[in-house]
Parts: sequence; structure tokens; C-alpha cells
Amino acid sequence: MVNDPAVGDITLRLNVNNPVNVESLGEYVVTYTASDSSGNRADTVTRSVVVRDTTGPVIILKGGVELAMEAGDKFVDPGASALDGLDGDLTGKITVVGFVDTGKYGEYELTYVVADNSGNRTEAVRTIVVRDTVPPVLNLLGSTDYQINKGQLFNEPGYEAHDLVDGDLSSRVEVLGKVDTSQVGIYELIYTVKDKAGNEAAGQRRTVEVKSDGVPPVIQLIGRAKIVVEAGVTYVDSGATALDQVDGDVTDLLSVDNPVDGMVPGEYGITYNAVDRDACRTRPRRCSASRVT
Ligand SMILES: [Ca+2]
Ligand SMILES: [Ca+2]
Ligand SMILES: [Ca+2]
Repeated sequence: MVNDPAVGDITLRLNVNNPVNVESLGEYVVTYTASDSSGNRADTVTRSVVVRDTTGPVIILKGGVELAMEAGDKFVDPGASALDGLDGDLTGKITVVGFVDTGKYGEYELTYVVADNSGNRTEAVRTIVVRDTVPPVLNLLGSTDYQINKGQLFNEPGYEAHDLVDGDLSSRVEVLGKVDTSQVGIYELIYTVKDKAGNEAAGQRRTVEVKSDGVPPVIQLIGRAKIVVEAGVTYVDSGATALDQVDGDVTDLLSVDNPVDGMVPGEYGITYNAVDRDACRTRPRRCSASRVT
């Protein structure tokens, strides 16, 4: 408002020179001049206007602030764009700091940095999660089925495990189960392995059948095969032993059929039956005990 003491408000005669361009940084001087109808000019008044940019650009991360990818795959940065209120598109000035090791699972950060022409800096951080969701591959060496005789040694034929990320994991293979070569039976061995991210390979299985040697024990009589005793005296048989080439002493499995009746004269046959621990049976061995009346 401009006042003339004689005329009053002469704002209409105010001239303003306003060179301010908010699109262009700098200091501008706005000049205000006024004159009344008599041509008397008022003192010029000026105002200084500084146009500056204190707002940084905005960064937009394409694909989002968090990306997940499979370890071993190639990482392709989907990029980012930067827009500044004054400077416009600054996408070409973005620099990216950080790295992604696609060979190792984990979390990596990429920092996108851009500054506008006034030096206002903006950063945006993207997290790249490198995951390992692929289990290792486990292979058995040798056959999946074995047959061995009891008492033989079973040598583990081995196995191999490989993971895309962790590499050779053969040393981490776990074997569940045991082969007891001293017992006839079918034994199952289960092989498992996990990669370092905890992904478990498809398990493998091996069967080992421990078979009887098929050879029966040998019976050895204690004492002679023919014994003569006096009637009326109780006959005590001195027995026999049984020895198996695999099971060793199996005398405890020996059965004796002893029909001798010390009160009844005659000739008796005593029968010894031996089996090994796998029920492999020896042909009965007989001896006779006779007595004389
Ligand atoms: Ca700016
Ligand atoms: Ca893996
Ligand atoms: Ca045997």
C-alpha cells in the first residue's frame, strides 16, 4: 500500500519490478516505485529475494528396497531413478556403492547416491538378500545293495555331496545306521547331508544283508563214543562241545537226547544236536552208552 498524504492510497500507481525466477537460483532484487498524479516519485524501495535449492533429489529404487535372489545366479541391478524439484531428472548422476557376492548367501547393501546441482545429497539403500534354497546333491558310490557273510568286514563304499554354493560337502555327510557283521540281518544305512544354509539333500539309502555262513558247527564228544557202565549206577553223560567257525563256541546251543536208564540193561544211543547262532544245524551225532547186567 502506498499512501500520499494529499491524495490518500495511490497503490494503483505502484510499479513493481520483480525479476525473481524460482526456476533459476540466485539473488534477485525486487524494486518498488510509485508516483502520485502530480508526478512526484516516492523513494524507491527494494527487496532482496534469494532463490535457493535446499531440497535433495528423490531416488526411486526400481524393483523395491529389498530384492531376493538365489545364490549362484547373476545379479542384475534393476537400477534407480532420481528426480529433483529444480534440476529435474538426475538419474544419470546416480552412483552406486556396495557389492553383491552372488556366490555366498547373506544380505548385501547397495547405496545409491545422487546430489543435485546445489549439492543436496540423497542416499537410498537397497538390501539384496542372496538366498541358498537349493539343496546339495548326494550320491552314493558303489552299489545300493550288498550281501556279505556273517563275520566278513563291511567297508563303506563311500559317497559324494556337492552344493552349488558350498561346493564339496562330502565330509559333512551323515550316515545313520550300522552294519553289525556279527549278526545275521538286513541293515539299512541312511545318508543325509545339509548345505550350510540348512537345505537338506534328498537322502540316500543302502542295504547291507548279513547272511549266515551256512556252515554248521562241529560237534566234539567229550570222552569216548562208546561207553560201558554198570547197571544200577546212575549214568552221567560227559557231553560234547560244539564249535562254529564264525560263532565260536556254541556248546550252549547243544541239545542232548539221553534215553539211558541205569536200571534197565540194554544199549542206548545218545544223540547230540548242534546249531550255530543262525540256526544252521549239524547232522546229529550219536554215541552209545551200554551197560551190562
Ligand atoms: Ca534440489
Ligand atoms: Ca545350496
Ligand atoms: Ca556257522
